[in-house]
Amino acid sequence: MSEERSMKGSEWLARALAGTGMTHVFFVESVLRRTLLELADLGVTPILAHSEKAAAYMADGYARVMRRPGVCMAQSVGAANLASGLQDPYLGRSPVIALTGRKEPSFQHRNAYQEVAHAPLFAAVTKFSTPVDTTGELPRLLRHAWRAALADTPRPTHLDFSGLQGDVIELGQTSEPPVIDPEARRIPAHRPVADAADIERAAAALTAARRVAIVAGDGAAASEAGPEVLALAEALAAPVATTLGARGIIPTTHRLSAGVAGSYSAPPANRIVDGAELVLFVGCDTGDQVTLNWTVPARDTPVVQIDADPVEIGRSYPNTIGVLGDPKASLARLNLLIGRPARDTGFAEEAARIVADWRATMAPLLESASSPSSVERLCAEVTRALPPDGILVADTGYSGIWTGTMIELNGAGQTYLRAAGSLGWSFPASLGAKCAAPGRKVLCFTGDGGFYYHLAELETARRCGIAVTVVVNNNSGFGQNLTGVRRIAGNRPGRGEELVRFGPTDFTAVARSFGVRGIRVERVDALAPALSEAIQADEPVVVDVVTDIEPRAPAPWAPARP
Ligand SMILES: Cc1ncc(C[n+]2csc(CCOP(=O)(O)OP(=O)(O)O)c2C)c(N)n1
Repeated sequence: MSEERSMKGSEWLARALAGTGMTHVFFVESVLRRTLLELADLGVTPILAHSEKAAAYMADGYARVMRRPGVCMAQSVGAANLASGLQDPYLGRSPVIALTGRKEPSFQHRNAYQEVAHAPLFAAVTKFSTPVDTTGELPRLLRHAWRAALADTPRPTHLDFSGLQGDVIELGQTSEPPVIDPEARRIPAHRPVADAADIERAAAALTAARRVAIVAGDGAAASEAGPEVLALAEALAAPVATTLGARGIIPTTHRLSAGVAGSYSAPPANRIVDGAELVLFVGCDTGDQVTLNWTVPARDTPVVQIDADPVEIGRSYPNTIGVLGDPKASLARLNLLIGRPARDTGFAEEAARIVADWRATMAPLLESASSPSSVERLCAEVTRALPPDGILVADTGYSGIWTGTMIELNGAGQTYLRAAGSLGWSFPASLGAKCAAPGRKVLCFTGDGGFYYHLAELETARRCGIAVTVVVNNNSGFGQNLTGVRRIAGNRPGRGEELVRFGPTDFTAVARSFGVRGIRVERVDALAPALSEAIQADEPVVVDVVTDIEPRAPAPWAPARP
């Protein structure tokens, strides 16, 4: 075995990160300067962001597309901002590794300038967070942070380096080999196959039930289980609903596709899941969003649940047959066992009719020729414009609902990423996504309210040549919130609207002031050419689409239960 020479922490860290195949890291000055210089020498591009939260979102978008850890960095006073940016990757189950500086131990507990305790800030948004006090501990702790970030369930981890800029760790010596992950694993890091007896029980329950609905979640998407989900759906004649995050796990126009279920949904999926006599959850957290506050399906519905994380099994539905294992690998076994049984196709046909009826009611809006454009028409144009291997990055709120209900995805080469809840996430995340997949087209779909958050990253996009298309659904306000404030204000004309209205702002003028191309769309016929020009461009482009704030996004169907 070759003896590794001793090297500085900065060299070790840079070589170890570069050795994983990492292409970019995301940071705000002043942190780990020696490491960043070494990384650049090794061909890893440091992306300087304008806020720590944006840097975290960029690392998140990068990690979700790479299916491997994304790294973000901030100095001590930026740690709180960085931690706030970890909320979305925590909720979205993304392996972001945050590196911060912290003043060395002799500065602690004596009113150090610019510093509060870091541990509590990171506790709620990481699976693992630890101080790193010596360079000798760096290899072990970084390897653990890496392993923990990737392990089921993938989530952020954090290392708090001694030294305001992490410099104490950079300057110390280590002779460990600069290797983090000798097997360079992607999500899922492991594919354990469920116990044979559990798979048999699940198969028996699924084949005995006549009306089975499948709800595939973010864990199924992370496991890349789309083909196995579809094969099972075909075998059981079972419609497939998804979480918002798993949108596009199967082709959204497939005859068995029921769409997104839960609270960010169009009516069909909830009606279909509610009408099932047994629900199969695959890699699905059964949280409030996908189950419409645990009303769809009803709490006592028989459930089969396949999940890689044992704590998810039976978490919210007591009548559950649990199958612990990687969704893709376990479904493959289940499919072998089930084969092609003779099935009553009545439920699948009923589900297809529900979807077709809803699509028929939406068709006029999707092709509406009125100006300004309907958001439905905007979505239809995005469907047409997104390349077969395109990446769609959606913001939260209505941007999640519009894209999750109205934009069709091919279930093959396209990728859909969505904010796990933090308004403004999508634009920085789309920059990270593009860094991870420079050969693919990335389209960010955001409201104007979301876009305002990180406008400064337009400068980053231009400076670093990150060619994303940003589609702004510019309705001069928080459209989603209009209904709620009006209701609370007693539905009196005009009252409460100042809480949610702003603008108008021309985002093409904003873009141009950052040196970024902008295309303003005020007439519906300009929409398709604008999207096509933007997507073809080898530079970032803002497509500022003027829309009306009044029309409401699709609302979910809810069961009438006492
Ligand atoms: C950090 C954060 N703050 C507040 C919210 C609440 N929120 C959700 S959607 C939304 C409005 C979104 O407005 P915009 O991005 O303009 O899209 P629109 O609804 O108009 O389509 C707000 C304020 C949130 N999700 N995240």
